Amino acid sequence: MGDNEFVVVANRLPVDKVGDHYEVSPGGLVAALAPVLRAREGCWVGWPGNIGETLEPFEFGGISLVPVTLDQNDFERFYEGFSNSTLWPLYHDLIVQPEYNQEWWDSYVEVNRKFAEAAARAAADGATVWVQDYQLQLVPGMLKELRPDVTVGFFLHIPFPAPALFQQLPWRNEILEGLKGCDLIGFQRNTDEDNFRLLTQDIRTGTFPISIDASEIAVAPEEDVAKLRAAVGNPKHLLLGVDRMDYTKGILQRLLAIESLLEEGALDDVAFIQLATPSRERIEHYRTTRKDVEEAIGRINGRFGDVGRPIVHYIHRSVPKEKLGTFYAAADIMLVTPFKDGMNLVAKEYVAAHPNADGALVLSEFAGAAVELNQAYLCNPFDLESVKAAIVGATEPDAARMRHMHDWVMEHDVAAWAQSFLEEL
Ligand code: ADQ
Repeated sequence: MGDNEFVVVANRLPVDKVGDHYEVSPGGLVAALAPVLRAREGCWVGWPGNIGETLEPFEFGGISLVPVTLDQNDFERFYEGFSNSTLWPLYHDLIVQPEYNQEWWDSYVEVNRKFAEAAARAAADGATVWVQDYQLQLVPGMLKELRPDVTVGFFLHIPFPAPALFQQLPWRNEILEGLKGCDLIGFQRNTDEDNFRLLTQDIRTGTFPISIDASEIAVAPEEDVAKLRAAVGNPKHLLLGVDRMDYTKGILQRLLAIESLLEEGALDDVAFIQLATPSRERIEHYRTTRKDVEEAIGRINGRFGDVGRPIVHYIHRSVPKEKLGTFYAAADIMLVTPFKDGMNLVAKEYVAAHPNADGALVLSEFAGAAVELNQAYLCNPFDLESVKAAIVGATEPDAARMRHMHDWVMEHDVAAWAQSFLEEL
């Protein structure tokens, strides 16, 4: 038994090793939980991000961190395998075919046990433990067995599929048993919660749409915005996409919509910036997605660009958060077109970056964000004509709609999200 009254358990620790030192990783979850961790003498249990590295618990940025070691086999079977090649595609409604592999499942059980044991060692008598996301669905049950005295919450950051899809999983009963160790499970949308409740009503559930740390999106200096727009040729319409390079995000679909509009002459004087963070590149479907996106970009620029004036400006790297604000502020139209997405924080970040209510958001109906940001130009990414119509609509933006969404996001930030979940727990 440890002495932490509050324990967060997540696949990753909220730090990245840069050279020989650590930096707090960007992201709302750390921002939201750091104050709670400090106030309640808490700790964060997670993998530090380097394969095979074993570290003693350490303090960083005022948070105490409890590292869990993952070796090469764990990484390949638990992380790339079961988490990202089985659960990720299954929970995102089979955009690609999930793989069911007994070795990966065995590793998932083993690694979940490592996390549960680390949390059991860290938690004080009667502590509150908050487990995060699809990689750790067995932790609640394992932890409750080791430590019946603790209160366990779980939040699922990605969608929960309809029962007919979930039933495909050979280990569906084990997953449900694992989750039954929870005192409360939080979902992003009512539909995720409803899907889960069709399988079991033995657990308390709730819907808690996650949000952003609005203060992280700095208001961009006007000269930076002007410089960025000039760099892409001061187009009438500057379009933007910001995503992890993932097949769920519908990056190719928005490119095809732009290409089709250019072909029809329905869009002119346009530039499109696509920022894409490299992601899960050892997995075949991710490599195919990247190849298809890059091929489309090359084709569009070849067909419609000019020397010194491409249509699509593409960066396949992570951009620092302070620069991201300039891209958001400069964009006339933000394209968020996932086939399926738990929430999509990019949509909320864009809205937060427009305090003057300029700009327009094109948003997929299949993103969790569409529930709250229902004043966006909504589209169905499975229907190219629908994406095209939303883009055309967004070329004549409506400030009232943007104002409404901006105010909503500023009021419902990630701190409010964490507070509402923990109060309910
Ligand atoms: P993700 O699938 O990673 O998260 P998202 O919610 O959009 O998706 O968050 C991505 C974050 O990464 C954003 O904060 C964004 O700013 C940043 N990012 C993306 N591309 C970037 C780039 N090129 N450079 C710098 N930063 C970049 C999962 C679920 C989501 C859910 C979140 C939180 O899939 O549905 O909203 O968790 O619960």
